[in-house]
Amino acid sequence: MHIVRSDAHRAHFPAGEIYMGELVRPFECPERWDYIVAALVEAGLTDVVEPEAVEESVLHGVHETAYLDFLQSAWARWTDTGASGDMIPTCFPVRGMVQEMPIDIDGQLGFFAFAAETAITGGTWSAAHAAASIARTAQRLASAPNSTSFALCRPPGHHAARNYFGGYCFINNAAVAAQGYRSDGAERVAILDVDFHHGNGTQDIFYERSDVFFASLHGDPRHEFPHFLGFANETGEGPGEGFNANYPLPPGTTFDVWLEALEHALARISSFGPDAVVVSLGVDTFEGDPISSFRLRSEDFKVIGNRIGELAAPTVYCMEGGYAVAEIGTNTVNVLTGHLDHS
Ligand code: OKP
Ligand code: ZN
Repeated sequence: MHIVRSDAHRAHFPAGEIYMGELVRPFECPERWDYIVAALVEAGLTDVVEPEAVEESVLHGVHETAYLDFLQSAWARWTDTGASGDMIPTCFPVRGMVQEMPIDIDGQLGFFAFAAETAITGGTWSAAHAAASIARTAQRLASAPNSTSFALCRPPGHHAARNYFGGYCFINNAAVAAQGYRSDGAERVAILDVDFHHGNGTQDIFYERSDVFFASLHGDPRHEFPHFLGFANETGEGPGEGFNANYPLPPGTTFDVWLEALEHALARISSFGPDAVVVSLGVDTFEGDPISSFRLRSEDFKVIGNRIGELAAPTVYCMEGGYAVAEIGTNTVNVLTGHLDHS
């Protein structure tokens, strides 16, 4: 299994995250990456590859040009105004307001955001771009039948939509991997999102497409972030109708119930007949996660990888969430070795 990773992620680390009325140290922190690397090495997963830059054509197959231009130029324009702190959006174009990009950088910040816990810093674009390159490189390395690679992406990507960021995500790495498979000739790609939170960004990107099937298991949005998407009646639109499957699950969900939903999602994926599979791998379903409410135990993650391995498709795992930092490495590696044990 190829492991694609880069130190470039360290450039992104906001000073704070708005949480329970305070600015706290962000849950999505650089040492998450260190713990995963340490566990990979310990498990003998040492086939490490540095990423090659993702092509513009792939990025533009996933995100709107105005959004990418905004992300790339945001920090320079922000500091030009005399601002020195991180970019935290504070004003959003909600129901009934004009959905057009303003000229002012503060207005654009709210226009391209859906949540305020996520700040843009001077290093955000380079780190997010590197994470997308990691996903694309890992995807290229998993083209043969049964080949598997791990994209150690940071920042994560599944909340980033065609034209907005939030939930710690800026560029949708899993979508980049899926789009990469398509541009390399795959006809059908399935994305399976096992992060605790709904992959609203991935759903948005592929909602009207029939070439990419999206399935997500997650905390019921009536109780959990991202709150406004991820319901079971969201099944796709237009040509994409029938190619989106959501499995919202109640707070406190244990592995037996979670696994039933996984089996259902895997059956849907099998009958779709994908040429390749992308997994949005979040391990924040873990019982010890500080911001999530499911009850999975470390050994359950082996079963997850094992079941996904049964699809016997070229598979790329893209790292998403997981905030129980001391256990993130074990939980992540358990999925990967569970997959390898199968194939
Ligand atoms: C990113 B990923 C909880 C607030 C949630 C944002 C969570 C982003 C998760 N009350 N804040 O899907 O792991
Ligand atoms: Zn998550």
